[in-house]
Amino acid sequence: MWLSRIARCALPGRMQRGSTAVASWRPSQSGRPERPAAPTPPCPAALQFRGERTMAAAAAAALPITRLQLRQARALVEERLVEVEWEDGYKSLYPFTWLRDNCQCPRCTLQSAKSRSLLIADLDIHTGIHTVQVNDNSKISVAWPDRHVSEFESEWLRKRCFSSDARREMQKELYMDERNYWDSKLCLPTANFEEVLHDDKAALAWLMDLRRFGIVYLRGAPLEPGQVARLSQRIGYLRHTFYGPTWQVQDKPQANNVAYTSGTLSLHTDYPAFHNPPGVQFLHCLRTAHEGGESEAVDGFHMAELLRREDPEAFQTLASLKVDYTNTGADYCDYKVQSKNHIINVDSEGQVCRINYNNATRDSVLNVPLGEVQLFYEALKSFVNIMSRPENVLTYLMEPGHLVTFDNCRVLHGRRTYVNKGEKVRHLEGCYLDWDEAMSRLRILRESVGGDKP
Ligand code: OGA
Ligand code: NM2
Ligand code: ZN
Ligand code: ZN
Repeated sequence: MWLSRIARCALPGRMQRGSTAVASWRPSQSGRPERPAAPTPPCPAALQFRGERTMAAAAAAALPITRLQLRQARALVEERLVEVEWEDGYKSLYPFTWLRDNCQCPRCTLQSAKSRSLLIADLDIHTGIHTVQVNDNSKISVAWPDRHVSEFESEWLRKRCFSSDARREMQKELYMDERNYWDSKLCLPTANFEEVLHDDKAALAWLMDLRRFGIVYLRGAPLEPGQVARLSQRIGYLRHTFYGPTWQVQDKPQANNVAYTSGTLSLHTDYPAFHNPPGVQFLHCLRTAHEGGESEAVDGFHMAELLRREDPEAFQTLASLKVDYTNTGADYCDYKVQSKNHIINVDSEGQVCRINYNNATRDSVLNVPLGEVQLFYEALKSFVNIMSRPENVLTYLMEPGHLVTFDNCRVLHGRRTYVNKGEKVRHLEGCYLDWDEAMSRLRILRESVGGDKP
């Protein structure tokens, strides 16, 4: 890959949601191909940053191993709360109803599935309490009026404390939603393909970077098809679509998708024609074109925030208006797909949480009143203008054996036009995954590499 391969990166700022640029780089001067298992490229400052960040993130992600001792517990009968005090003086409150609902005993919890077997039908949401006491400084035991007894361990309770700080920490630990925004100067996070496949630490670092930056570039993959499927098995399983379990990006006659031509692909997310588009995408380069075919990527969350700041009306339009997408044809089997999606999805807290945009599959059916048509085009133009600014677009040329992994909810990607000649016939293999599976593997690796308890 040119550009980032020998990029010299300035120390990136710890840019998170809402902030601006990350790092700077200089393009590569060398066009030499790299050996498959080459070490991470010389990018000293960025490596330092990435190492620091990865370790810090791992430490923050790790569950506390120290045994927190309990000092006392008492029932506040009027409020129907149990107050727990730890040896560090910290106090937490737990509602009676919640404690009874979450009894961990074998009658209330199916131990083999770590799942609740107690039914809401059998939960008295007005229950009182008989007694509460601390046992061995490590758990509390609650006797209920019907003499059922529940035990709750100190660490388990502390992690479920209802204070806003504790809840925020728990949500962070569970969903790892912290993002570092970037632009064209991003020092692309990299990993080695075989290391990710065989070393848990490398796989953890890869998935943490994928979550935080939305894009990770892998080198050292074998020069034969099947590698994106191997990588998806490292996580669990891939996401099948109408284009098949994996798909071949090549210039094809009678192409059933603009991606299967040698033309330009403007910045897009894949498959907004689905109401639930794939969360993660892998693209493995098997062969490059004679000329062109450079890849582009932008941080869609960052771009949406820029739009919100620079053109709030356009942001509001793209966040509130549902655009129809359409995709008809035959591949794995025949399909006639339709969806209605916001180009910018905002969650209940106002955070941008998904970009749905592919100009090729945007439907000619436009379900807006006549008087709003022009407004829609103005909003879309404003968004595309921002994301197309050279300062925002990361550009790189994939080489055979290189594989890019990215967050298809967040990163818009594109491809420049290319020309095949002789043996030089461009060929990428791709596949999709969903974030639930990737996050599942990330949590498991965090526990096993970080030494956390299951
Ligand atoms: C695609 C795509 C990128 C490329 O197939 O959807 O974005 O470099 N391909 O060909
Ligand atoms: N494929 C054809 O939105 C889209 O049409 C993306 C990309 C799978 C490479 C489809
Ligand atoms: Zn029970
Ligand atoms: Zn694509």
